[in-house]
Amino acid sequence: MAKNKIDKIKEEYGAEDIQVLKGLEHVRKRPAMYIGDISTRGLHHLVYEVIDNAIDEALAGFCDKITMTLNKNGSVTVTDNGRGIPTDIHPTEKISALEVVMTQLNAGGKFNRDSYKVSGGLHGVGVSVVNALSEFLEAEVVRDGKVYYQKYKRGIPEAKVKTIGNAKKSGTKVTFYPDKEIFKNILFKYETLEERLRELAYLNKDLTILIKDERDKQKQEEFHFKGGLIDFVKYLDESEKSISGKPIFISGDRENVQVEIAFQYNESYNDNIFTFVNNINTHEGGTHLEGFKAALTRTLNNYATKNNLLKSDKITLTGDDFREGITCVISIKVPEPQFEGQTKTKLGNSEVKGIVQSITGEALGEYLDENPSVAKKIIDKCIRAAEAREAARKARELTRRKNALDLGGLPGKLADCSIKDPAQCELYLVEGDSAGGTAKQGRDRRFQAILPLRGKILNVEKARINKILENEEIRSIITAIGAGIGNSDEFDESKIRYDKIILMCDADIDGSHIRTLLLTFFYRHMKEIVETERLYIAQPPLYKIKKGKTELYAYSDSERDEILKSMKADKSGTKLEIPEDGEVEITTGTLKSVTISRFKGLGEMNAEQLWSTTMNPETRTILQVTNENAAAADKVFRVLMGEEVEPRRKFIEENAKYANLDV
Ligand code: 28F
Repeated sequence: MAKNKIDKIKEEYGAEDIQVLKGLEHVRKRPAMYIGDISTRGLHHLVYEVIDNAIDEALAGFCDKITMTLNKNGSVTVTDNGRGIPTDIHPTEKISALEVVMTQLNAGGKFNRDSYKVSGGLHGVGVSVVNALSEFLEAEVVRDGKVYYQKYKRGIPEAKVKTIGNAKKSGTKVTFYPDKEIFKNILFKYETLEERLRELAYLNKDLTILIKDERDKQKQEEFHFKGGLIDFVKYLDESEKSISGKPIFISGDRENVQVEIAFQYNESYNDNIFTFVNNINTHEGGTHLEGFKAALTRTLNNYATKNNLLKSDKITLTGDDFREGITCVISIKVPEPQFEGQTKTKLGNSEVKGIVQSITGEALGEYLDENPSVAKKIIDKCIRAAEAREAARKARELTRRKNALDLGGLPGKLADCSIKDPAQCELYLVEGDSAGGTAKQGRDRRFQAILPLRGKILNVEKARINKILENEEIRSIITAIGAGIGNSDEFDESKIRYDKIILMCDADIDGSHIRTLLLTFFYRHMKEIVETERLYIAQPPLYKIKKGKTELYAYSDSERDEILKSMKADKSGTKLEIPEDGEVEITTGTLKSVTISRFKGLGEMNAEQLWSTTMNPETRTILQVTNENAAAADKVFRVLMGEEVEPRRKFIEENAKYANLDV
């Protein structure tokens, strides 16, 4: 907002209003402080913020239906059938409570604590932040037989709350249009929102969530899962074979903490435990996860010993062994969650560990006694895991010894950087020795290290840890990064040698396959690298456009067309067809020709070109790999890289249209 405009409004306002305006101004000046960032992620955060309020109303037991619509004009509408935001005049603020909620920072948070026992809370910045970051927002509340309405522009009400009609029932409807002055891109991605809303429907089994996309192709889906977490686990394991039949379900309630857990074992080697607190994904785990793990290890161990299922005394089962092949969702509701950790997604409440541990221990003990054949299958699976772990330990020792022969313990193929401070260093994992060579010449050797990878790395989704450690390419990646491999117990974050790990592959099918293999490896075996957002994907250009001495690079078709336009070389109306390995010449009005050539692979560029287009931090674009929706990411990896063929075929069919957009 222009400064003078705010000053003008301020003259007409009283002291309290100035406070409100200052709040809005601060949100608009520092949006990242409130919503994390102003990228696509921040944009979608706005929707979650509004939906969280509806979910709070559902958790309180007053709402069982939520709809979200992506409107034709680019705005989004969320409705619920709850009690409706109160509209009576607020005792101290002297304006409608609706206006207070919509315009005053923290109003949401403060009220929520008073009016709701449990609340989403993590996003929890309040709908006023969404309002401040929207070109316009409209709120409609049905309550006491009336329809109330107020509209805002960039957070400022256009008029007082007024009644615009009569209606039965009750509920809240919010429509907003994100502000282009704040967000670079205000296009909502249906699939991103769909994943989160599906997850919310699994987590709240009485809730029905309807989502609609009315922008171009009409899309509509309704989520209602009577089985709740059990359905969630089945959905996650759709492409796996369960060894325990139906998922095991545990629930209980102690000291105001509600616990719900569903899990099963499949034949894979991965453990997938997703944890939620008040519907928020606790990526970093915390006391609820600790409680579950402790109970699982102890209960299964006791059962195995009691029933003489451990064949030999030589083998001891560890916690990891009891989690191999598990798919589990833990969802707890806590009145006052304490969130800790780097991304504030680790539950800190110490009392929760004991609560989850005792509820799980009792229920699981009973389950095992009642289902001895399933129990035996689970224990057998854990024993096989322990045997593989022993083999892996030997393989790792071998790796260590082999590495000791190399200078400084680093892989021979690694061209390391000269600066040793990890915070300043980057590691490029480059597809192919030849591109690796070019990258070595083109890099800034002070802070950029290059590790060329030959051919395709192993598909880790289909291999156990001992096989994975036998793979030479994977071993070089592990030693180059220097922090080990595995979960947070074994992986030592403090030893990571680079702040950024950048995957640089060709822009063709093989390249994207190799990138997927690498992403799978990091996701499954160096999750910390993904969670701490150190993983990136290099973006080599797709086209070179040359006019006289000017050479420009385009990273997408639309960028290419924009450049052509600026050179007055766009053949408006006609679609540009550029042969796979050729050039196109366009003669412009000034009779100077423009040549467009396609970059096929990294190998086509010389060192200088590779540096200036793809590696120079001043000019390059790199995509950060994030893991916003862990459950969705996990499913994609399993479907794409796992054993079952049919789900993969279905996924590829459904997603082929996004192939150029998604990584
Ligand atoms: C489309 C998004 O935001 N739904 C909401 C309510 C209901 C109440 C409420 C919300 C209490 C005092 C503010 C109603 N009756 N959907 C939503 N539904 N907020 S947000 O109250 C919030 C505070 O002023 C509500 C009784 N208690 C609470």
